[in-house]
Amino acid sequence: MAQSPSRSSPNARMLGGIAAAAVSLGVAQVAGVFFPAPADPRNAVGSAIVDLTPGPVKELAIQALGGLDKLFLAVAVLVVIAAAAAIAATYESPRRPIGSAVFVVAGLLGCAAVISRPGATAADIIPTVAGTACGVAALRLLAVRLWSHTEADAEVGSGDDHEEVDDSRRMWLATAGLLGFGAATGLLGFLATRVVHSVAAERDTSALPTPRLPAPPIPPEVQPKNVALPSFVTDAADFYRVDIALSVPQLSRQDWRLRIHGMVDREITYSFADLDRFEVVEKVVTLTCVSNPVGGDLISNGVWTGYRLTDLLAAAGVSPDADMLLSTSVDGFTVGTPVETLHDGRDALLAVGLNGQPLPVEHGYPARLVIAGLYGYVSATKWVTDLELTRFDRAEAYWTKQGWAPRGPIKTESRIDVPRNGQRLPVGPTTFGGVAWAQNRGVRAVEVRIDDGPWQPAQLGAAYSGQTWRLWSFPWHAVDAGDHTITVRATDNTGTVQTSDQVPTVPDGATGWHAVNFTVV
Ligand SMILES: Nc1nc2c(c(=O)[nH]1)N[C@H]1C(S)=C(S)[C@@H](COP(=O)(O)O)O[C@H]1N2
Ligand SMILES: [Mo]
Repeated sequence: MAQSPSRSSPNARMLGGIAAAAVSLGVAQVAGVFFPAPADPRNAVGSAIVDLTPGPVKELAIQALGGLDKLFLAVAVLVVIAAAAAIAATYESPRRPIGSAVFVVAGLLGCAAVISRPGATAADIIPTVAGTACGVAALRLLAVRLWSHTEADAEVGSGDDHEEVDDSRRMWLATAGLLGFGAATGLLGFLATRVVHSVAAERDTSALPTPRLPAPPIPPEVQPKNVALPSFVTDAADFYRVDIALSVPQLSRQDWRLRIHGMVDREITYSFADLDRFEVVEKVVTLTCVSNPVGGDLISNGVWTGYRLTDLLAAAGVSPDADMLLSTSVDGFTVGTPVETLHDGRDALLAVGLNGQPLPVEHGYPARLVIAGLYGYVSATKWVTDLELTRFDRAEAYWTKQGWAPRGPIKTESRIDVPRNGQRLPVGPTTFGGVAWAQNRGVRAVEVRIDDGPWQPAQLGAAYSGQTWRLWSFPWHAVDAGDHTITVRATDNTGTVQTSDQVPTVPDGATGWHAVNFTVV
């Protein structure tokens, strides 16, 4: 008898399990279109994983994968779900629905992830429940109607090849159909969720308030000549992005609220329209991420339009005992900022615009914090909706809970952009260059060393303000062919020279000198 190897073989069952899981995810995704963002199980599970991942592992992911970290997580989650479903399905039988039980447990975990999302309500588990139910139904269908058939046939040794082939074909068709259904609904739901919830169109057609105090014009001398350096003001499209948001929060101006509470005389909630009563300011501030390694590119400079945080807070009356501003974004991310930094003269804004346009959605639309001189994890809350006045001895923010320092002033650092590591240059004149930063102090000098030679002063682009980076250049004459190393160090306006001590990014920012190897040919 020609035993068809495919019939009800472990492979067929595993593929069937994956198909049933695809149905679960697809149905949940489509159902999610009709629910608010926290109900999206894909997001909720991913976010729960991000939250549960130890801080140093997250840090590694940010550094190793950069902007691809989120895609990596999404793919990894899908692979794990597929593998678990495949294994679970091999234990499913008509009498003992062990695979189905695994699906139910996974669904419950999904519901738990959804419920744990900030702003989630009980109704938000409906898409996950619907998806789980459909996935179990699909698995039962396969197990009871198709796999068991082929098994029973095999046991009694049915010799009818035609029937066998028919059963086998039916089973494969059903499996493929379920897989296709899952993939199609998943894709449809994913795209529809994006379209339905997107604030991109609103953002693109929103007006930015006109600053009553425009930033002083940026003189062309900020940009050194004869060397291809980053632009002094970073294009919004090139602005570095770091956040834990698996899908970018879509918060309309209409829905946006900023609640100010905690150690205040009276609680206040502003709507976006309420901001009109405050003076609009424009400030140029360089943001930097604490995860930026020496020589890294997690730093960008923007022109920010917004409102002074002190103005917004004054109406609430901040208690003198409050030393932390704990800000929360719509997706639950938190940041702890020292209250004193809001009053010491540095730029500290609720920003609504970047480079003369409404904030890009991925950079915090409709409103975010921008506070000069502090790494982003303690200052730059995007999609901010809540400001609580509290104390460092009472509250801990997101990254501090993961082992980062509660306070994160930006360290004096510098970077070589030209030459690139390993670059080959012809003999003759050339110009090197890069950036240096010490926000809220300002950069006074940059020095460069070729190999073990003496430190030589670099030429500095004009200083715009202490809140921004400074670009530098260094003309050099390559005389002989050979390998060389260029090293850079900055001095800030307090006279502090950038330290050569190499420390990692955890817990409060990397230090060390950036060095680049190049070859004259
Ligand atoms: N809501 C939210 N805001 C956030 C973060 C985040 O994960 N979620 N990350 C912070 C960190 S660590 C940095 S460095 C800056 C980066 O801001 P950008 O993406 O606009 O450059 O955003 C900060 N604000
Ligand atoms: Mo960061």
